[in-house]
Amino acid sequence: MPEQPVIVSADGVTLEVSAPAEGILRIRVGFGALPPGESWAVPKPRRGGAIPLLVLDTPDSVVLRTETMEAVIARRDLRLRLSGADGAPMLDDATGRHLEFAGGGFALRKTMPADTHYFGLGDKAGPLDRRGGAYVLWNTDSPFYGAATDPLYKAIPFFLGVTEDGCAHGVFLDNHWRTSFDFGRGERDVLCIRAEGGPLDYYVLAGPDAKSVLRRYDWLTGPAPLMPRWALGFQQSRWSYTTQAEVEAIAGRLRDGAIPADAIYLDIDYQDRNRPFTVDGARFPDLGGLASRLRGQGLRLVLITDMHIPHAPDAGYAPYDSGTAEDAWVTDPDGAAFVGEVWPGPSVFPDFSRARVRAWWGGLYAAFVQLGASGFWNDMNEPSVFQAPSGTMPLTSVHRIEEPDFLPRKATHAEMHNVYGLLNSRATYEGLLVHAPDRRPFVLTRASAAGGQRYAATWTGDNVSSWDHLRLSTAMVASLGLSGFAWSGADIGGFGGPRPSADLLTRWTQIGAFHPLFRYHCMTGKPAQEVWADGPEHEAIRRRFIEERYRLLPYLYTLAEENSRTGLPILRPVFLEFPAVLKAPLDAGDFMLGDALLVAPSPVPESPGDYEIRLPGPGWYDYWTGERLDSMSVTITPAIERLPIFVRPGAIVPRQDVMQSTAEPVAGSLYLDVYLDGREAHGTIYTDDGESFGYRNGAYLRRAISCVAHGRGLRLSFGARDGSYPPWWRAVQVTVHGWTGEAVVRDAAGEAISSSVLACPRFTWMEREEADAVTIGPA
Ligand code: MIG
Repeated sequence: MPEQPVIVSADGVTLEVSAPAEGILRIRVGFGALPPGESWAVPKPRRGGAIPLLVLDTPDSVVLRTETMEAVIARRDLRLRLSGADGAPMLDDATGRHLEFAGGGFALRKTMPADTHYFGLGDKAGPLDRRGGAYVLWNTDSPFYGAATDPLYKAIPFFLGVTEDGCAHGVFLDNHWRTSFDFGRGERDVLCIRAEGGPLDYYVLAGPDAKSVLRRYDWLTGPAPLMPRWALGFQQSRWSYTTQAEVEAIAGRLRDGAIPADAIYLDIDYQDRNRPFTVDGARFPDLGGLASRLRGQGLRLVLITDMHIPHAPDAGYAPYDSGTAEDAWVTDPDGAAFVGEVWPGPSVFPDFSRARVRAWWGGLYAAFVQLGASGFWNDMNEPSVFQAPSGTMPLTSVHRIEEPDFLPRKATHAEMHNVYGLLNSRATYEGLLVHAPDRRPFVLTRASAAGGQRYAATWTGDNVSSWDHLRLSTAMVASLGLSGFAWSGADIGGFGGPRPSADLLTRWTQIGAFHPLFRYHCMTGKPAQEVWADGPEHEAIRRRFIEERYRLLPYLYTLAEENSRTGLPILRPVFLEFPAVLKAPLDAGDFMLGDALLVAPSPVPESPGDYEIRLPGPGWYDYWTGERLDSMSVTITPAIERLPIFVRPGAIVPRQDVMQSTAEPVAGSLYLDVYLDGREAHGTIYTDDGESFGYRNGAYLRRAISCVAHGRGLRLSFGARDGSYPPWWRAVQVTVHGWTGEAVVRDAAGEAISSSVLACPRFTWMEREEADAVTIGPA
């Protein structure tokens, strides 16, 4: 086995290939020397060559092979062709000029096979399939963006190529400078990747399918943490609830109206003069008392903590004083702190590229953690700077990298801009762990970059109350999920614009109930935009969907845990499960929640007209009625109180009773809805305490559940217990869909525990240690 990496040079250009893991090749190219191998996205142990690489030298080329990939590098011009080990083409350099270095930047050109669709790059608006589009990655505060606005808040230089047969590969450019990705817009069938500076350092991820690519990307850039369970609950926010009394009234109204909810957010107006880490004592005389009263009602308090620090020398403002003592600020080229105007007035900006500054920042959270806040919101961290024509700080501003794993050096803002939000949320996340080591942090960030999923959830920024934005929201959340960020949502009802119509807010609530993050939020000055704002009928419909969200928590939490281990998103574009849908034009209306549920709003949600859903296969079920559909195409007549959802045959969906908050102890039964695909169905349930890191030491419970044909009946069983956490349920209420006949249910000892002559067997199973299975069949 030859030493890794393999290096080939031609015309002063050096290309290096290594294989950090099976199915992943890292390629670095330099004009002259190779770029330094540092990274904010990929932890060091994952960046080096680690698996066997077979190298064949021929006069014309160098060929490298792993079990799943082959790379052929032409000696003459370093043209690179990648294929699967079976020879199936994966990613080839374009004909003509495939590599260019100029002005400190570079361009890389690849061919785009006609049958390949492209996805990713984070929360870009516009069509989910990026083919034919061109995008810039440059974190930007883009209030009231539209479908064509680009760039937005996050820079995630990762995309997937997927064919209609489901073959997939991924490309991750580990470069945080301003970059652009042109998917055949400038030049037909040519993918052109450009960067204004920084390393040409990229990874190609093999499939075979899109899920495998996502798992590999997750391995490379790190998994999202398992968030606290309450983060899956309904979250109530607006800019702003401005007094303690107003917050208490909102909490009271949620509870009086029996609207399940888990969190209330305080936006900037709780602060004294918009100064981060202060509280306006006149409007919030007792924030700690508020936090604990809310907690008593099952509601968590989430506080915004912007990263701009008012330039307030000699004012007794501790974050400025301690930050100045720490020499924490990004500077102008002359070494003086850069000062820019934001909410608090002239402000300075922490330089999160130094580990010490991140630790200082994390320390600022001590008091808020102490007083009982449960989550923190990092906004404006593109960073946004008012009155600057660029909307951010000058590219010449100076950051200082002092970081294990990096060469200590100064870096311009041009280099650090896109990673600033990631490092801000990292500092927050790591700080919270210091203050409460056994509590899972909840951080919500607006700006981020590749790998930022390790620290924070995110949202799609300042959208607008319009039907177009409702449509955009699912595509953006889906794209984030394909880009590492499984935990995201859009401001429900819309942030800006005139207030949403009653129907729009109701539709948005219905769809948002099945997005990973479920948060109402809107802009200052807007009329009330809470669940009850449009009268009792709309409130009742919205409540019913929020309740359904809570019923589904066992399913959602199981998906969240799967995400934290594998990187598979919670919300999935349909093609991720059923690539054949790529054969027809994608409409961004429908989406999968996990692999079992297909949520199918109208592609034109404002229209009262009928629409048709094409199911991905035969034998699907209606989620609401449990009925099996005998056609793959369903015509739907929209009704404001309904959102069609379908269940994949072969799924088992775990649910629970409605509760008002995840803080209530889960009681009652575990509901298992079994949707047979004829002969079988499978599912999983995962649970733990929802809050601590105990699960890392075995305090969790994961069990496979299956139902398979057994003689003339069925056998339903739990797989072996994984983990030591006790189940919360005492009884299991089973409903088997898709099986008819007179059924007697027997436990493992053969004793009948129920009998029914229902078309759809429904029974209660008192699960005991010794009875992990029941049979269902004729008497
Ligand atoms: O310049 O904190 O995207 O959610 O309500 C606006 C006030 C600043 C932008 C965020 C929005 C938040 C608002 N913020």
